[in-house]
Formats: sequence, structure tokens, C-alpha cells
Amino acid sequence: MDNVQLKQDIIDYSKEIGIDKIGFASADVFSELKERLRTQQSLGYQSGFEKGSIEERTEPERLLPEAKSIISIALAYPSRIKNAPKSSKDERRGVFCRASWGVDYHVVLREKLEKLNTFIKEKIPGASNKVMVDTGELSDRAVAERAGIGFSGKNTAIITPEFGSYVYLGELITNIPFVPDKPLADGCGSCTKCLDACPTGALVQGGQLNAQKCLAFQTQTKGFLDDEYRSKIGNFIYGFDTCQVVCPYNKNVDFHLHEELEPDPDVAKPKLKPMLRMSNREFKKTFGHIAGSWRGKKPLQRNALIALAHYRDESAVDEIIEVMNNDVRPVIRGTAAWALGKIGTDEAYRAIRKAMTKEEDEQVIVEMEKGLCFQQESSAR
Ligand code: B12
Repeated sequence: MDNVQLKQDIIDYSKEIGIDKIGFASADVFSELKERLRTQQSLGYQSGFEKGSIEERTEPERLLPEAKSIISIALAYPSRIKNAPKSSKDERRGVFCRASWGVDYHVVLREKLEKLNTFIKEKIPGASNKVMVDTGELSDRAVAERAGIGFSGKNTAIITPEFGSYVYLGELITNIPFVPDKPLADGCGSCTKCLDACPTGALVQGGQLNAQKCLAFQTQTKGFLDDEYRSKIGNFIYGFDTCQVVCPYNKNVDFHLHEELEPDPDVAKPKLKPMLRMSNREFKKTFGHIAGSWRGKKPLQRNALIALAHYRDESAVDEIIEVMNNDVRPVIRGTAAWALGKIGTDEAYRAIRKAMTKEEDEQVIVEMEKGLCFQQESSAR
């Protein structure tokens, strides 16, 4: 079978199995990305979540020695929740970023890629393929850019003309040489909406992110959240969406093409108070199937406390006091104390003072002091 026909068969099959966009790229070294990764590394702009060495990330042959092509796929995900529950005064809700709605995309895309893998191997028994989604060494975006899936936006996202940037990406490296597709032309022009809207200035310049300052990254850290970010994450408990929400290519874009990616409203916008005392079992049952659970429950509970503080939710004071007094994790006790100070009822301040007499962890004590400072600030006003 010639590869032109095989390529067409793969494209046809990809539509049958619900792949929204597919593109073919060469498996040549990603030289430009190599330079970019070196720059990012030397500036300390990486998140630490990237897998592999710069060489492994940019030389596909290191991952599959006989690599000739890379097939890139994209799946569109929803940007709006149908019948989204409202956050009410006594029952405040947090929100997961859109990329964490529905079933974990790693599972959904991997399944599609495995089907492609099987399809190709049935046609070409000697084919050698390797499948990756997010957690592999390759930059899924650099592959998608080369394969013509979308252009690389100033917010660093791959932006497709059809689905905006609300697409997940994955790829299959193969030893089959395919005629590559052409990259798309840049579509950002002089627009700087994402750079202007980023609350932390993490987008240093068009196409370059300081991941350490990105709120999407900060919501995923396990220690105390730096003070400067606490007021900025709002009610996001995992990930962040502003640089995509403001993008003109995402205006009115809302695709509901995959049942698995459909958000469960109570999971995507969970009630905050019940999150504070969740057992591991409850956590797994409620959030175990979504992408946002990969760092475990601690960062999400920490962020839930910050969200309650953001809302100044007085109805949560008793539960937060309970957490401050009894949780075994210093990050949670300390953030609870800070949140109590921020909410600022008399009961909250009394509880912080009392807990401070028993607290032994230095960092937690610092958070308690910060919490009490809010009282001084408000009485000075
Ligand atoms: Co993320 N993430 N992520 N992520 N993340 C991935 C990039 C991916 C591809 C996962 C997937 O679907 N398989 C998707 C992106 C899909 C898309 O682009 N349409 C994804 C998503 C959905 C998100 C979030 C939207 C989730 C959310 O919170 N809502 C945010 C978006 C934040 C943002 O990037 N603006 C998010 C956040 C993060 C953090 C935790 C912050 C880090 C760092 C993100 C970043 O580097 N921009 C993060 C990581 C580490 C990754 C991961 C695992 C590696 C990315 C990476 O290597 N970054 C990928 C999965 C993967 O690729 N294996 C997912 C290093 C940079 C240098 O590489 O972004 O891939 P890159 O490179 C492109 C551009 O940045 C640009 O060129 C590259 C090709 O397009 N570029 C340029 C890089 N440097 C420079 C320098 C200059 C001067 C210029 C002009 C351009």
C-alpha cells in the first residue's frame, strides 16, 4: 500500500473514531524548540512538570529510533457548562479549569491513539509506533504546530481555526514516512489581549511563558501558595483560564463533541466547604477520574480555603476553624488560619489566637500572624 493512500485511510478512520483534527509532521529534530527550551531553562521559566532531557524532548529518534513521522491529533473540549450551578452566599463553589472537565483527557486521547496504532499495524504489520499524551517527552504543541493543527499563539497555546485553543493534543510517532502537512500562518497579528490580561505578567512576551509565575502552575504546587498569588486565583481550585478566555479565537467557541469530556456540573464547579474535610476515599470517588486530581487532594483543599477567603464566606468559619485545629498537614492548617483572618469575623480571630498558643509549626505560626494582621488592618481603617 502506498503511503498517500494510507494517510487518507488514517484520516478517514480518525473521523470515525471521533478525532476532531489530525495532522502529519516529519520526525526531524525540533531545532527551534531546542533553543527555546534552553532559553527557558536558563531563565528558570520551566514548571518542572516537563518530562525528559532537552535532547529527548526535541529529537524524536531518541524516543523511537526509526522515527520518520509524527501524527498529531486534537480533541475539542467544552468551554461552557450546561446548567452550571450558581455559587450562592451560603454554598460557595470553586471551579476547575476547562481542561479538567469531564474524564481525564489523558485517558480519552490515549484510547483514540491506541485505536490509530492498532489500525496502522493492521495495515502495515511492520509498523513501529509510539503514543504520547501530555506526559511524554515531546512538546505536544510543537508537534501540533508542525503538523498544521493550529498556530502557536502569544498565550503559548496551539490555536486552531475551528475550535480555538480549547483542544487537547496528543501524538503518535511512527516509522512510516508520510507526506507532511503544512504549518499554519501565525494568526495573532498585533493582538496582545492575553498578555494584557495575565494577572501575574507570566506571559513575558508573545509566545513566552514564565511558568513559575503562571497561575495554572501555582494552583498545582503542594506547599504554601505565595501571598501575591492568593488574591489572584479567585475561585480557581485547579488550573487557570484567563489567557484563553480573552483570546478572540475562543469567542463563542463551545464544542460538546465527546460525551466523556462533558463536565459534571457538581464536579467541575464543586461546593467548597465539603472539600475541606474529604477523606482520601471520598476524594478519589469524586475527583479521581478528572485530570485535576493528579497532584492529590492537598493543593485542591489549599485552594478551596483560599477561594472561601476570596468570597469572605462567613458561613464557612466553623468548618475552617475545625481544619485549622485538627488537620495534620501544616499547609492546610496555615492556609486555614490565613483564610480565617481574611474572612475576619470576631470568632475567626479568637480562634486563631487560641490555636496559636498550641501551634508548634513555624510556618503555620507565620500564617496565623498574617491572619491576625488583617484584623489590625481593618481596625486601622
Ligand atoms: Co500545560 N498544556 N497547560 N502547562 N502542559 C500542555 C501544553 C498541553 C499540550 C497538554 C495536552 O493537551 N496534551 C495543553 C495545551 C493545548 C493547547 O495548546 N491547545 C496544556 C493545557 C491545556 C494547559 C492549560 C490551558 C491548562 C489550564 O490551566 N487551563 C494551561 C495553559 C497555560 C499556558 O501555557 N499559557 C497549562 C499550564 C501549564 C503549566 C503548568 C503552566 C506548564 C507550563 C506551560 C507552558 O510551558 N506554556 C504546563 C506544561 C509543563 C505542559 C506540558 C506537560 C509541557 C509544556 C512544555 O514543554 N512547555 C504540555 C504537554 C506536553 O507538551 N508534553 C501541556 C515548555 C514550552 C517552552 O514548550 O509550550 O510546548 P511549549 O512550546 C510552544 C510555545 O510555548 C512556543 O513554541 C512551542 C511550540 O508551539 N514557545 C515560544 C516556547 N518558547 C518560546 C519563546 C519564544 C520567544 C516564542 C516566540 C515562542
